[in-house]
Formats: sequence, C-alpha cells, structure tokens
Amino acid sequence: MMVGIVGKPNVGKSTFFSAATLATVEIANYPFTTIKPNRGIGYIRTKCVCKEFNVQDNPINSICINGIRLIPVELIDCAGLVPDAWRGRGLGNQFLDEIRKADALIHIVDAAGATDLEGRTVKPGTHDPIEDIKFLEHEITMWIVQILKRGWPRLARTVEAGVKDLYTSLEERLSGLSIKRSHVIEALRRTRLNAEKPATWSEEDLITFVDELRKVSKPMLIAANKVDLPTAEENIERMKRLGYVVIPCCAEAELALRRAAEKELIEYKPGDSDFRIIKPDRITEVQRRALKVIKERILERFGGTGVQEAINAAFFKLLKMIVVYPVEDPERLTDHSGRVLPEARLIPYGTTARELAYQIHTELGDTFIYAIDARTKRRVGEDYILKDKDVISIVSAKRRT
Ligand SMILES: Nc1nc2c(ncn2[C@@H]2O[C@H](COP(=O)(O)OP(=O)(O)OP(=O)(O)O)[C@@H](O)[C@H]2O)c(=O)[nH]1
Ligand SMILES: [Mg+2]
Repeated sequence: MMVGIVGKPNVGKSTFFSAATLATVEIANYPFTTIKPNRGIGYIRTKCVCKEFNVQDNPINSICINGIRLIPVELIDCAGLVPDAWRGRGLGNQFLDEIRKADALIHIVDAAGATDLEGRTVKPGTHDPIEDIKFLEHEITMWIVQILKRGWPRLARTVEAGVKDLYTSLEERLSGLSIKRSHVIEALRRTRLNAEKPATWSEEDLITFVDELRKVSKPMLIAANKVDLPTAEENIERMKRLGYVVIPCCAEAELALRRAAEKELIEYKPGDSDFRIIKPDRITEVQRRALKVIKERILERFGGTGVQEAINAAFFKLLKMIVVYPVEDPERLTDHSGRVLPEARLIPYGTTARELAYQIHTELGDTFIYAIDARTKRRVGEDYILKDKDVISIVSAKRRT
C-alpha cells in the first residue's frame, strides 16, 4: 500500500514529506519546486503490545520506542498540480502519472489561504482553500475520464456483444491505476448505471461514474497545513463541512522538531504532543525561541503537528488497515530465533488467519491447520478475521527445519 502526498504547488507537500521521512528534498517558497516525485519511507505510529504483555521486544521490520511501535510505509511526494493539469497544463500528466500507484491520498491544503490556485504567494486569508479541494477532485476525475474515453466505444461493443463483462473490461483497463475490481463494482453499485449497456452512457454518466470510482479507489483526506498562520483556523471548520477527514497540520513545525530530535537536541517522537529539551547548552537562543513558538502555537493548541496523525489516518481510516504481530511461539511471543514480537504487520481489515499465513509464506498457507490467539491462548480457524493488535501464531503441517 502506498500513499501519495498531493496538492497544488507551494503548499508544503515536500515539507510534509521531508518531516515524515527525514529525506532531504528541495523546499522553497515558489511553485513547482518539486519536478520529479520523491519516494520515501515514513512511519505509522501505533501503541505496541509489548507493554500489555510485559515483554521486552526485538523488532526487525519496525521500531519500538517506549511502547510506541513505528511501522514503515511508503510515501510519494508529488509535483504540484494546477487547474487543467489533466489536459497537460503545468506538469499535468506527469503529476497525474505519479498517483497511479497511490492507494490513498493525503491532500495538503494551504489552509491559511496564503497561495493562489497556481501556488503563487498571496496575502494570507485572501485565497479560499475550499476551491483547492474542489479543483483537485475535478482534475483527478477528468484525468481518469480521459483515459477511459479513449477506448470507450470499443469497450462498449465488446461488453454488449457478450465477449467480456463491464467489470472485467474496466478492471483490465484500470489495473495500472491501482484500481481494483472491487472498486469498479462499488462505483457501479453507487451510480446504478446500466452495466450491460455502456454504449448508452452519456458523457455525464461517465463522469459521474468515474467520480465515484475516484472516491473509492483513491480515498483522500485533507492535511490542513500552515495552521501556524492566523487565517487558517476558520477555514478548517469550513473544510470539515465538505465531509472529509480534516487534520490541522504544521509541516514546518514537524520538520523542525524531527531535525532537532535527529541532532539529539530534543526528545521527540513523530506524533508526540510535546518534546523535551535534552541538550540545553547546545541550543541557540533563536532555536529556543522557535521551539517555544511551536510548543505554544501548535502543540498545545492542536495536540501535535498533525503530520503523524495524517499518515496514521490515511492507513487506518482511509485504507482500513490494522496491525498484527505474527509469532511462532505463542507463549514466549518469539520467532524461530527467539526474537520477541519481531514483526508488526500492516494488513487490511478483513484479512483471515489463513490469508495471513499465505502472506507470510505460500507453504505456510498451504499447510495451515489452525492459529493461536496469543492473548487468549485459544485456537482460531482459517476463517478467523484478524483484529487490530492481534498476536497470532500459525500452526501448520509443515515440518520445521
Ligand atoms: N507557514 C508555514 N509555511 C509552510 C509550512 N509548511 C511548508 N511551508 C512553506 O511553504 C513553502 C512551500 O513548501 P514546499 O514544501 O516546497 O511546498 P510544495 O507543496 O512541495 O511545493 P511544490 O513542490 O512547488 O509543489 C516553503 O516556503 C515552506 O517553508 C507550514 O506548516 N507553515
Ligand atoms: Mg515540493
């Protein structure tokens, strides 16, 4: 699963990305700073089960700091998108191509209204960020419409001739955009268009369908950035009324805190609502003042910078993922080499015990007998639907070597 960081130019996408991944990328106060997308590893933050089980863990695919488990996830920082990008304006198609692989989108919005629709700096409070949300939805929809329109008459003929049904045709057509059969089915269900007669669909029908398809296949949340500017707060309330998950955000503050933590000047984990100065003698007066502002204006007011919260929400709320801990020994919670709670695995809600076995190893899936819930020590069957924070041991007929 991969999450795209999207939005018009100059809103703080690269700042958000850099804060989340600690990658060094270009950040500047003008549009189109990013031309080539940046890919990197950010983290999901979740409460680890180690405290509950009262064990000292040795993670291998993730990090555990004082009972906070950080699990790596892939993020892409996209180039800025301007109106009519779908027709190729700005970095148009290039931008849109980057979101092909994204399973969900974090839309970074300049909530302070300090940039116009093209990303040029304007007086804070003069641009309405609601427009940014509307236009981005429209751009992505029209981009997919344009892709579908190209071969539509032919596609419609094959469907109506009974050669291939519409679900399969669309699934094949859109697989490169991370759009799945289940997304197509859901969008058709919502729009109630005639799946037997796609040739009768009007252009408007097609747009309505694709708009639903976009919502199900590229779910989006709003990171309302630049909340340090006074004009942001009122806009946040208005954005919430559009029905999106809206997270107040200050990417710049997160970047400053992460960099200070990296230099071990402060103690701060992504998503914390406070930090602690550990090297007071190494902090300059300017840094101290900046940290004070971050504390008072952002952390105390919003409970965090919003960057971690946005990433968590993308995976947990939009993509409905959960975290499970596969172990070999359900008593000691270890793998074959004795490491305690070695792995925290991010999986979609709905995954069964046997599907998890298959994900770990094909052979483990094939030879699955039952699983053990390490919390209750009870056996569960192959159809057991895993829950968030399950610690699970799979018992198979495979002989261990
Ligand atoms: N006030 C304020 N400024 C921010 C914040 N986050 C980013 N900025 C500034 O916004 C400007 C643009 O930041 P970038 O991260 O380069 O924006 P971008 O969206 O990646 O821009 P493009 O790559 O040009 O599309 C820079 O001057 C940042 O310092 C924030 O939380 N508050
Ligand atoms: Mg950028």
